[in-house]
Amino acid sequence: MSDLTVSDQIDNVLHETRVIAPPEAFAAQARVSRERYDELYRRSLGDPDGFWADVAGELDWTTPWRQVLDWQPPHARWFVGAETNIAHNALDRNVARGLGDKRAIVWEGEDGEVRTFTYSQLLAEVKKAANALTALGVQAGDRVTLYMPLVPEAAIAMLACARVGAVHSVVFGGFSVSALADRLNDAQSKVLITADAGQRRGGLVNLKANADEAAKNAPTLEKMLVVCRANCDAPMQPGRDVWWRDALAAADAEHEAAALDSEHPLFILYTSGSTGKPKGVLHTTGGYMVGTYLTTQTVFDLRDDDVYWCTADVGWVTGHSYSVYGPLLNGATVVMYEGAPNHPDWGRFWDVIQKHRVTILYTAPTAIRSFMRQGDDLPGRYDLSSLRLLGSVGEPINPEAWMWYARVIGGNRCPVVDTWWQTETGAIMLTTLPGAHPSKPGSAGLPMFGVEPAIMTHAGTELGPDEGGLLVIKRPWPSMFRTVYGDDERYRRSYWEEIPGVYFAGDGARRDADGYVTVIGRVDDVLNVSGHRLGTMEIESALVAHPSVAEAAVVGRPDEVKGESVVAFVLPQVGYEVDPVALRAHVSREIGALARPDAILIADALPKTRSGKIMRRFLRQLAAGKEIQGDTSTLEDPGVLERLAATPFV
Ligand code: 6R9
Repeated sequence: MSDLTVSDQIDNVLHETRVIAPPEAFAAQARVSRERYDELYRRSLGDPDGFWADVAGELDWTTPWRQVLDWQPPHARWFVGAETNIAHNALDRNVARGLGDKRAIVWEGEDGEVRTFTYSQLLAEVKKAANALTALGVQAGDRVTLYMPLVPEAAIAMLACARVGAVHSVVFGGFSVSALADRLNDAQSKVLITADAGQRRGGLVNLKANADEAAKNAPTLEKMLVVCRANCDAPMQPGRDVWWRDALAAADAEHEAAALDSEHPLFILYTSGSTGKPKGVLHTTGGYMVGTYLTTQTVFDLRDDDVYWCTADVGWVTGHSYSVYGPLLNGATVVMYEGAPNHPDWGRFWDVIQKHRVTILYTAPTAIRSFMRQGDDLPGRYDLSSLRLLGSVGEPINPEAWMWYARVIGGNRCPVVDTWWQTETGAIMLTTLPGAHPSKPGSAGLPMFGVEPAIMTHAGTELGPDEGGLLVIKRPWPSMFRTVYGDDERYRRSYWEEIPGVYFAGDGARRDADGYVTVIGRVDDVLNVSGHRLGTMEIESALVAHPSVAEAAVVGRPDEVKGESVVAFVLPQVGYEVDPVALRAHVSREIGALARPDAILIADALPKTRSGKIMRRFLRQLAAGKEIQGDTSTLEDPGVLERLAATPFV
């Protein structure tokens, strides 16, 4: 019998009103009860300094803070004057409190190989890697770029950087040569850590070859550390390239973590914005550490014996905060799986869960929808009874996918937490707490401690219950990013001046009378394809960089599995023919396969206003196959929409 209470109140098909109480057995033993949440949340807003000092006090600091928060809008400094080290807190601290023999990372390769690191073993590796970085000339503050498959060395490299105070910048292994080169240059990286290849869908992705290409256009790069993941036969450039295992073998085994200022930069992570150039989101040490520590512990209700699996690649922020830092800070056992969810078939995730007795699963709606399409049989063939909690992140989860996840994967026994946050926020901002709060499928839920959300108009007027508007955060929080690397002006403008005085998230949302926030999606020119952020401008600039394209406009189209897919309208260059196959390959090369347009329409004109602005609203309607709606009178060429509607996508 199910212990989920579903109050089926679908009084209006347009309105999801199911309310699902937390499973009783779970609620009875939850770390945070409803009352405790209310009390802590109230304190986190009423006495933020006291609240955050208490949380931070659970971690090690070599120098205490003078002040919890120094807020000079829009710049915040948290734990002012304090010194700490996040790698020390994730490793040495856990070994010191008796977790040395506990498994820290259980890694499974796509080929089925399993490697396990206890906290002591992980610490030993990180110490050697830190010494190896120092031997390569890396100093505190230097930027180190990672371009790696999801292997344990990726986490080890991140922690080693943190240990010496180097700023890591992880570039997703699926990104192209030029995307990598741009990021190396923007960060002015001194060292690149990569692998000879990564395994993906049974094949090999030649990361080292891409790294070599990118390095040709990255003048600041001095050294390349290369992990052997495949055949160890990558060509090595003498004087520049060093095999990871040689560097570690030569490194001293002892290493003391650097005492770093709380505001010392920890990492840069590039993400798409509404203009062409990806932004380097900069996070610092103390606040990020405290934020990821607390949210992992409370949102995932962490217990000593949990086996925790966040499926995100370390190339994304979810992989930073919830595959590496947050769970390791809490001394959890973290599962990492290198490969694709459908290799050798769509049962792979369930196989990983069964094999490693995973108790907490954190994944993305796009994955859930892909699994849903395969039906209930496949997961039914595996023993998923170890699971006790499920999480979702990356994009809005549609209620049907939520229900399927809870029923088929969670066996109606596991609460589902739908967590809203961003690269910029560093940690989970909105969610329900499992065991404390009922869930409303499709709605992320309530604010985490210290988070004060509001729904506003563009003019800054706060809206009431159920009114749609823009999601903002009204006060600083510890894990907030500190700036856009190298472009503080963009930090001010894009996030704090759009609606003066508050943090503008770029998402549209509404909040109901119970305070539950439902995030609807981006309101800017950012697409969310399979949970990954892509700027339309980024893809447009890649398209127009192709000789056959004179002009391009990119919009998103609702997609059953990916959430959104990329649709491109292109205007051919005079004297050229657009070859859709070549154009898709070109976008893959320029950005990465995830930006490749699903549909291309070769147009003779684009719908523009007389002032030359492309009216994307109409393109979105065309892309979705909808009737054109809205005022077309400002169009320069009124016939254009009809012609576009009559042209097939290729
Ligand atoms: C963590 C992460 C951030 C954007 C964000 C929003 C969307 C993420 C969501 C969600 C609705 C959720 N998003 N989680 N929308 N419900 N639970 O995904 O960071 O890659 O920076 O993307 O993703 O649109 O603004 P990031």
